[in-house]
Amino acid sequence: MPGILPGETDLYALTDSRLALGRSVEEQARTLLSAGVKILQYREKHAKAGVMLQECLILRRLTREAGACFIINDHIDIAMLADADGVHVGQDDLPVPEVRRLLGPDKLIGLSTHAPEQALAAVKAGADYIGVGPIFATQTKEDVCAPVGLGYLDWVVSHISLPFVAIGGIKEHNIGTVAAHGAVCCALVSELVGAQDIAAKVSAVRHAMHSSGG
Ligand code: 3NM
Repeated sequence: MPGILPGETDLYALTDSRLALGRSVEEQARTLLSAGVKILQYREKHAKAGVMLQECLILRRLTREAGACFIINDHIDIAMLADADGVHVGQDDLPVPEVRRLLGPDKLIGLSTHAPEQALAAVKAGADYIGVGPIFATQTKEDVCAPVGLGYLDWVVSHISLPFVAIGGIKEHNIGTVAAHGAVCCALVSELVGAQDIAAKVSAVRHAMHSSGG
């Protein structure tokens, strides 16, 4: 399965200022990127639009300098204004074909999915990649469904050819299992930006992902 973009790492990192121990979005991004993360999503559920735009313009510059992919959660308008590489939307957001009409053919559209029928619909709708989760319990996303476990991941691995990102409760101690079930790209929020030492955690998580057989 190809990664969603060519990169040196299989980690997909998300910002979350509520979990980042007081570090700004810019600081989170700088540290993640200098640790080699090649896919970064801006996900700030509680920021005001003007602040989001300013932060995304900074992250756009930093990701470009680092040769990293920059995805914005939910906010298509801000993704357009900041010239992000794509957006990530959920099941209750605008339908993928409408997002495509706004963004055009060259931007990435990611869609969160939690069940086989949603994955099949995402393929049909023209998503570029899907989120697969929550694999494990997570406190990070409000209103998320119960964990789908590794069963849904196994189903995606054997039925869906679209790139996918495993997400939800993924940590250093369990990422080896997720990788052993076929995930080549894993998205983490609290484990990375919530770490005391983000760079050391990126390195440890990457090592665990690539060395464990589950
Ligand atoms: N999406 P953490 S779970 C943003 O299942 C998000 O679609 C999910 O955070 C999904 O790595 C999730 O801290 C939160 O558990 C993941």
